[in-house]
Amino acid sequence: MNFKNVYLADLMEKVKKRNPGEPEFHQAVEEVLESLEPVIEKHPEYIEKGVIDSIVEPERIIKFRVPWVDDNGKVQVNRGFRIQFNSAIGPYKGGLRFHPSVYEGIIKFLGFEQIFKNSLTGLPIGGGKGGSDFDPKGKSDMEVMRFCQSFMTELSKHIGADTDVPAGDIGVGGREIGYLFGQYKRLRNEYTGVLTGKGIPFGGSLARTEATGFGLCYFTDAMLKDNGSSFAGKTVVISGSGNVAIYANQKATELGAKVVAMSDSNGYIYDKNGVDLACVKQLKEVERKRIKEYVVTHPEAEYHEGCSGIWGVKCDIALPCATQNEIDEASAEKLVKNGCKVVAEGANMPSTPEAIHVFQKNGLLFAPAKAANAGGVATSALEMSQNSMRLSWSFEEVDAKLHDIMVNIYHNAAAAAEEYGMKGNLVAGANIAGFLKVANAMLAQGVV
Ligand code: NDP
Ligand code: 2IT
Repeated sequence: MNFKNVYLADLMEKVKKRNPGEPEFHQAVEEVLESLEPVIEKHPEYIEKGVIDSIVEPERIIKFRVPWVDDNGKVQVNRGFRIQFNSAIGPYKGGLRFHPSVYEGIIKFLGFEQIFKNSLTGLPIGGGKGGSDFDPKGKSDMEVMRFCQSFMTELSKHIGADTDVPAGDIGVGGREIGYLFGQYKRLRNEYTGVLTGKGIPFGGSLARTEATGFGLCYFTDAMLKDNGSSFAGKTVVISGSGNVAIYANQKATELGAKVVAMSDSNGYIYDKNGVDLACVKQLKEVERKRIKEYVVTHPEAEYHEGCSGIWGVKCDIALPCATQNEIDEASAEKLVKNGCKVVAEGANMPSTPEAIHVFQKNGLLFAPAKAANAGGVATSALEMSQNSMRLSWSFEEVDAKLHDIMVNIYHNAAAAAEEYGMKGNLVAGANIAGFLKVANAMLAQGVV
């Protein structure tokens, strides 16, 4: 730990003691508190008035049993979570993750990060996150439906269009949101924008599916432009092959780059001709198959077992879009050694602190998740606006707003970094810019 400020050092110790066995949450808090040191120097009132102590403690943690019946008639029991972290600037907002690795610490780190990310969008949304240790992989549609209905039966007591608005994340896409929405509507007998990422016929926003991946590229493009560069002619590696990875590939390619590698949790593909995205979409979005099937129809491409090997593929730009801590120090060093100049995070917290240190020490352009992947939740907030107005905007309208939001986030994060004497450090800039708006709202609202 590198705290100069004793109060922050003590608070970090307290967070660790209060949240034992939750290393991802400790990691997320430590990074933010470190970034806030210069802010605290200028504004001791954030400590004196209890803002910093409050912001690291969720407003509410909901934890529940999710029983459901599988196709063999056997009862299965999973665990569900919703952490309502901070509502200073709007209703809690953030995705639901269904993955076997989910436990309270994962949801807490994601909910904490969401506070600052949502603030950066400039839209009125607080921070929250939820999920379950349910694994949708290998389950039938009817099993997924029964699970979603059981999950929502409990969750419906705690959410609402003006209270808490969940959306997708790992393992939760359009299919799951549809089942969750149907059950909420049935239980509550109301038709509201209680979830985002809905299907277009029932209140979804055009461009929400594309938003996180497109937004990541809009942010990266703004960062490249500010440094006299662009995507044109660049070689790109993208980890993951889910929602974020697929649309990051599409936009990077549209902006003139060549994406040569993608992955899933089993391994990665390398296609020197550029990954055929239509094939990846068919495999992942339609057939729900593994990425290794790509080489069946593309014999010129290579498949390698093990997902971390992807960071050994030579590239100019790396876009980690799979999961937390997928780039460790050794992978970061490989990227640097192979000439990578830009890393922009589509996933949440995909780089370990050691990896970020390697990128910064070697002068790479580094776009942190909170800023770079905020396009998904920003477009969710645009879906909420459309639902409230009972109107829907065209794809082009939403996409144009998303583009402006991402360019603004880049400039706000860059300006905050410069103002606090850390020019070019977008990690600090994003944390500070995201924090200030929430902190000032908390100050104004008193001790609540
Ligand atoms: P998806 O479920 O659509 O895809 C996830 C992808 O990441 C899959 O290719 C999956 O492989 C891979 N993956 C998941 N867990 C692991 C793991 N433990 N190790 C290796 N690979 C893994 O999720 P999304 O694309 O929606 O989410 C990807 C990341 O982006 C997450 O960090 C999420 O929090 C973040 N994010 C998502 C947003 C959104 O709008 N969806 C918005 C902002 C951030 P496999 O199929 O083998 O599991
Ligand atoms: O991490 C994220 O920002 C998301 N999974 C999207 C959340 C949302 O509410 O759209």
